[in-house]
This record gives sequence, C-alpha cells and structure tokens, in this order.
Amino acid sequence: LEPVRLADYRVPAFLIDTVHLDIRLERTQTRIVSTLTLRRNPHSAGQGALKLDGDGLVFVEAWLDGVSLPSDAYSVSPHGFSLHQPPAEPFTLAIETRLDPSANTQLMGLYRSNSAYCTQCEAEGFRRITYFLDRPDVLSVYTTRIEASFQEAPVLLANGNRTEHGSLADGRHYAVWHDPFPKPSYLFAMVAGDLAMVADSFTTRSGREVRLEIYVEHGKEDRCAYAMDALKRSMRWDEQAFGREYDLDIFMIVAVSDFNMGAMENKGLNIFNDKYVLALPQTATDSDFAAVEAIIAHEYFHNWTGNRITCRDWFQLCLKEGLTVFRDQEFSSDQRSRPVKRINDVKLLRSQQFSEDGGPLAHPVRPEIYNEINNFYTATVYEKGAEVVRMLKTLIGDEAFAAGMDLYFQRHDGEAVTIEDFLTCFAEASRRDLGQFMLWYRQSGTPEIRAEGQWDEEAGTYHLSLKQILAPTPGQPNKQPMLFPIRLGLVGEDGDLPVTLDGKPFDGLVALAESERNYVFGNVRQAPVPSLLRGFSAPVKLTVALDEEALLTLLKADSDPFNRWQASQSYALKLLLRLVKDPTTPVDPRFIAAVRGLLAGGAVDPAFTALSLALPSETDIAREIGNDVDPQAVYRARSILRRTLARDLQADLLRTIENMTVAGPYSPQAADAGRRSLRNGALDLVCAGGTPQALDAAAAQFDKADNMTDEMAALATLALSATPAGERALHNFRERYDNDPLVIDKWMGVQAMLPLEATLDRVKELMHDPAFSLHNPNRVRALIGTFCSANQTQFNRADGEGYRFVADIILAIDPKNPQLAARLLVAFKTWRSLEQGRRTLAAATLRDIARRPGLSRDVADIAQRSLA
Ligand code: BAL
Ligand code: ZN
Repeated sequence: LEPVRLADYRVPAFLIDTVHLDIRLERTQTRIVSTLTLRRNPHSAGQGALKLDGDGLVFVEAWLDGVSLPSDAYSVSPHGFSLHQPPAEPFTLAIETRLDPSANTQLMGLYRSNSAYCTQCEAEGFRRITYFLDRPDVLSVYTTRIEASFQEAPVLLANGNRTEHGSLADGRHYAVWHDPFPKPSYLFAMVAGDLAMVADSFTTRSGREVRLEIYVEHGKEDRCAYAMDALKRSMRWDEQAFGREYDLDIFMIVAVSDFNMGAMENKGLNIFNDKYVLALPQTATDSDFAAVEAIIAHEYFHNWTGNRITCRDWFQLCLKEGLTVFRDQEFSSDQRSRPVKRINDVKLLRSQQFSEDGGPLAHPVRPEIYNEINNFYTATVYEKGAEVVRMLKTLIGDEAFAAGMDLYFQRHDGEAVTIEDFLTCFAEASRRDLGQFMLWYRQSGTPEIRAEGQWDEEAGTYHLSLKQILAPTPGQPNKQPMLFPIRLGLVGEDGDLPVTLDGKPFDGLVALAESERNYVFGNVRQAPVPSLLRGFSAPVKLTVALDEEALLTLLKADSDPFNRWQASQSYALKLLLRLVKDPTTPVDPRFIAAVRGLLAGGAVDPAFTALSLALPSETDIAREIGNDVDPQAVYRARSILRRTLARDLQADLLRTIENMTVAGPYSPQAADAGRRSLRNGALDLVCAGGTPQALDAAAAQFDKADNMTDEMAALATLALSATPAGERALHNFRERYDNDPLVIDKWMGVQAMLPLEATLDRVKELMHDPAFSLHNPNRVRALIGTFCSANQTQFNRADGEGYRFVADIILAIDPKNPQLAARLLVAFKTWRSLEQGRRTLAAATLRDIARRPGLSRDVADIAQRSLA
C-alpha cells in the first residue's frame, strides 16, 4: 500500500473553473462528455503534464480547445488521463468516456439502486464518473445536462437550480442543472429514475422562498413527513443558532436503498440511505425518528460547514465532520432534552471511539497519513472531532466561540481550508493562543485524567490534584501535555457547595494545561464529594476513587445531570467488575435500593431515568477491564446483576411499565419517547428475571403495540427469553412485515444479537432468507454487522467460529463492495484486549485475511493496521 501523507500536500498545478457534464444515461453504456475550462494555478510551481484522476473508465476521445487530440498528445491508464503538453494559457479540455452503472457494485461513482441511477462521490468517487482533478481543493462551477429515456427516468436531478428541460426524439428527454456555487468534485451529484416526490417550501429569514423536495420510491410518499419537518426545523435552527441561511432556490433529498454511508451532503441534492428518511410510527422506532432528525440536520448543516467552506485535503476531514456533528448534536439538544442527548452522545463516543482509540486502529482526529481515505470516516474523526469543537467552546466561552464561527464563515466562504485556518479564527476572536489546544487534533489516544482529593476540615479547604496521562498509541510513543477543560463542583449532602478558588467564587471550570496541577478550594465546610468532568467536558477517561457512599451522594445531590447518570453507571460498574471476577459475589443492597429510588421518581424525567436504569454494556465493562477480557465472563456478570435486579424489583418494574403507558396517538416527540424508553427499559429488565408475570407483560405488549418502538422492544425481550413465546413472536413479526425491508432488518438484527450458542447457525440460516442480500449494505449491516459489533459473546466465540464466519463474509463482499467489507472488518478493533485463546484465534483470522491475494486497498489497510 502506498500511503498518502499530509506533509506531502502541494497545491494543485491546475485549476478547473467550470465543468460542463453531458451525461447520456443507459443502463450498461452511459456516455459522459465532460468539458473543463482549465488554467495553471498561479500559486503552484508545478510544470509539465496535466494529470487527471480516473478509475474504471472507458476512454473514447478527447478534444483540446475543440480540436480532437491525436493519440500521442495524451495517455490513458487505469488511474487517469494525462495531457502531455498542456497550453500555458487557459484552455478547454473535453473528454468522452463510457461507464457501466449496472456493473458498479462498489456504490461509488455512478451506479443503480433499484430502478434509479444515483451517484456517490465522496471521497474519491467522481473519478469513477469522469477524469478530473478529484481533490477537494479544486473548486469549480458545474453545469450538468442529463439525458435519459423518459419512461425509465422521468425524474432528472443534479446540483443547483434547474435551468432547462425538454423532450427529445425516441422517447428521451433531458434536463440542465446549474450550480452557481463553486464546489469540489466530491459534492457533485446526479439522480435519475422513476421516483415519487413530496414537496414543501421554506421561507428564509431574509424572505426568500426555497422549494423543498424529497424523492422516494413510489408508495413511500407517506413516510417522508417527519424528514420534511426535520428539514424545516434544521433550516430555521441554523439561521437562529449560527446565522446561516440557505442559498439556492431548491433543496432536494433523494432516498435510495443501496448506500454505503448514512447520507451525503451533495450541494442542493442530498442523497440519503432510505433508513434515514423513511419513518412512520408503524415502521420506525423512537430511535429511528431521532436518527432521521439528526442526519437530516447533519447533511443540511454541511451546506455551510463542508460545502460553502470545504476541506483543503482529506486529512482535514474533521474540519467539516467534527464541526457538523457538533452542530447536529446542538440542534438535537435544542429540539429534545439536552442532558439526555449528552448522555447518549457520550455513550456512543465511549463505545465506538474510545475502543478505536485504545486499539490498533487509533489515529488522530486529523490523521497525518492514510492508505485509504474511505477508512477514515471514523468515530474519531466524527465523534471525537465534535468533542474537540465542544471543548473549544467551553474553553473560550460562548461569546468568543460565536465570534470565531462568524469570522470563519466570513473569512473562508468559498474556500478549501485547514484545521489551522479554523483555529486561527477562534484564537483571534478569543485573543488566546490555541497552540496547545491543537494537540487535540494531532495526538491520538484517550487521555486519562487521574484525580485525587483531600478535605482539610480544620482549614475548610479541599485539595484537588489533577494529573494527565497520555499513553503511547500507534506511531506516537511520546506525547506532549494537552489542554483540558474540566468542569467540576464539590457536592455535599444537599447539593453543590458554594466554594471558592483563589479567593473568588468558583465558576465551575478549570483548564488543566500542565502534566499535573493542584487546586485548593476554600469555604468547604463539610466533607465534599468531587463531581468531576461535569457534562463530560473533555473526552477522557477519568480515574477517581469514589466509594459507594460518595456515588450515592452524587446520584442524589449532584446538580449536574450527566454526573448523576455517571454515578449510577460507576456504581453498577463496580459491582459488575466484582461479578466478573467472582460470580458468587453478593449484590450490594444499597445499589438495589438506589435503583428502586430511581424507579420511584421515574416520572419526573423518564428518559433520564431509563438511561440511569440501563446497566453499562458488555463493551463498557470490557473496556474497563482493559486486558485479557473473557466476553463470556462479562456477559455472565451482567446477566447475574440483571437477574438480581429483576427479581428484587419485579413489583417496582411492573408498576413502572404500567405507569409509563403513553396515552393517545403516537408522537415521536421527546416527552412521549422518554416515557416509552423507561417503560421498555423496565420491561427489558424485569424479563431478565424470567418469571411468567414478566414474560406475559412482554407478550401482551407485543400483541397490543400500535407503534414500532413498543413492538420492537417487546420482540427483542421475548426473543432474548429463548422461549417458545419468543420464537412465536419472531415468526409473527416476519409475516407481518414481509414487504418492508427496513423493518425486516430490525428482525434480522434482533436475532443476530442473541447471546446464545445457536446464534451463529441462526445467522447463517437467515442469510438464506429471501429478504437478505449480500449486495445491499443495509441488509449486511443489519445481520452481519449486528452480529459482529453487538454480540460480544458469539462473535468472540471461544472456538473462533464467529471470527471465521465473519472473515468469509468479508472476503466474499470485498471484490464487490470494498467499503462495506472494510467496515465489517473494523469489528476486530479490540482483539488485542481479549484473553489469550480468543486473541490467538482473532490474530490468526486477521493474518489469514491479510495474506489473501487481490484484497481491496480498503480491507488490506484495516487488516494490516489491525495486526501492526
Ligand atoms: N460526508 C459524508 C457523510 C456525512 O458525514 O455527512
Ligand atoms: Zn457529515
């Protein structure tokens, strides 16, 4: 593999001012003529040939300034087109190519999804459509003419505004789209097909009318209402929260069923995985609704953070992704409960990003080297990238952050920029040196903060020592001290103590810049419990010795909801770690009493209570153990605690189920969703006791449910019970939703998650279900992806069969869709933390994959880095 390095970045030798694409769609023989106006880049010292990127194209002919080029004037290779002696003055280069959309199984470039033609160009897919300088720092104005059979593709869409359309001979028609905003090639999009459309409109704050259109397969029109509503709310929010207004006359979303990512922010023409558009109460769960809302918002917000201001190179991916995730998280927080959103985001960060950062695939938020950029659409770039933006806001304050954002938009609109450019805006706005902060983008690994405190009763002071520990990560043996915003408070029996720091009332925030620092708080009149890292103010692992009594104090009296939740998790984790070591350890009755107390007060904030009730996941426990993890022992410990809670609290849990019944028609709003989450959390827990009463409650809910949230929750619980009632429910569900692939995906996922010896055979059998296909990413992720990422005991079977099964599937998918195959392989990212037997088997499987000839760059890269 040939790595690409940030240090090797050079400005492009040529610029492309305009692109005219003439696309004649045919299923297997699409013809494309691209006409580029080019000129030498005055900022480049580059001389010589013009080298355009290409991948899998059939070259037909090229013209320079309208004259056909002789064959000795250029060369064509599988990776590009080279014009040997480009003119010194600006010139026009036209190139005709052919491609076969029907044979494009990579889902990169121009391909077919069901009956529609669509495109995916990020990161390097545009070169699969035409020869181009396929890099994000080449910004061009695009005009796209699409021609197709009217019957096959009555809908013809591209970026920008439609300027022309009409009929042609032989039942064909065409449309011309013009996008006035210069953009990089990765934001190009085109869609053509027989699609249904739902329309609406939005009036911007300056009074411009924007037409909104969502395209879906016929018959799915009634599933777009929530996405449309979320889009309008996103547009309004971006005006209010960031002062950003939409800029074209039309904004379109197309839902397709074959898509590698969640969605794509192409200028004015977002293309979505249909999973994140289609939602009805009968087909989508509360989590699905929340995901639709967040992803619609995310892609829309990219219009400013990503599209109007884009990345100079792919190393800067977090410039648009981290920032846009931060923006969509803020949006969801404003639309829903802020503490609940924060807890869910941190759960995701810990489960996905911390495990990446702690293993062989660790990389900085802004990597400096890559073999395959497709493998860097990671939790580190996205989720940790968002945390870094949030820390910046915490450190410099809301006002300076807003001023920095305004400066960024004003200074860099229409440019392709770097993280340094971004941070400079905030350094200027806050008049602070952000040099040390930049290490968050450059150093990989999850920092550890060790805290120790001592109360001096006589002096009324509390001494807090904070120490940062930065362990080595791949390629980074030594690290420099980083800057941490640590929100904290000191909590007494009745709540926060009004303490002082340096003689002044303490404002709740310290910035730790040194390897170690001591703080002396004053006015501490009673024994305090430190509440550290409030709101999870930095993406770190916090180590602090808090005993059970201290955790109970926080659970009861901490003013910070995040740390109240954290106290419940820390307490449970203590018990779980003991149970992993010794399954006969009795469960601490104070914990059971605390959970009883949580349930009793559950009605105040049901969503928050549901989160506190849920025990740390198996991956949370494994991460805490760190080394030599036996997934079966982890599962057993968690099951024991669940069973104990279920039996001791059966009456409380059944009462909660009853009390949290939601009256009236289904609404995806946070309040009702919160009640359902507590109800279903209680159902899940009580059924762990396996009593007939509990299972009857689940069966009754399964039969009566009028929405997918309750139905799925009951199905999952019944399936987990491994009883005939569970099998019956699975059978009924399959029949009920036979024609609904997205719902059948849920059914597949529930079964793939079952922590049973028989699950591997079940998954193999489900691959023969007519609803399953190895060619569709959603189907593969639902069954195989769930098995390897959400079934710790069965993927990590002691006999290694889980690994071998997944490896075979990866090898089968790789020749067709390398991105999908590589994503599955990431499931091995924590293999080094397993106990020796499993570690040996996982390593052998990875080595077997790495040795195979003809691997894609995507899979070879993950396999090699995993083993390094
Ligand atoms: N840019 C790829 C999809 C997304 O992050 O929005
Ligand atoms: Zn994004």
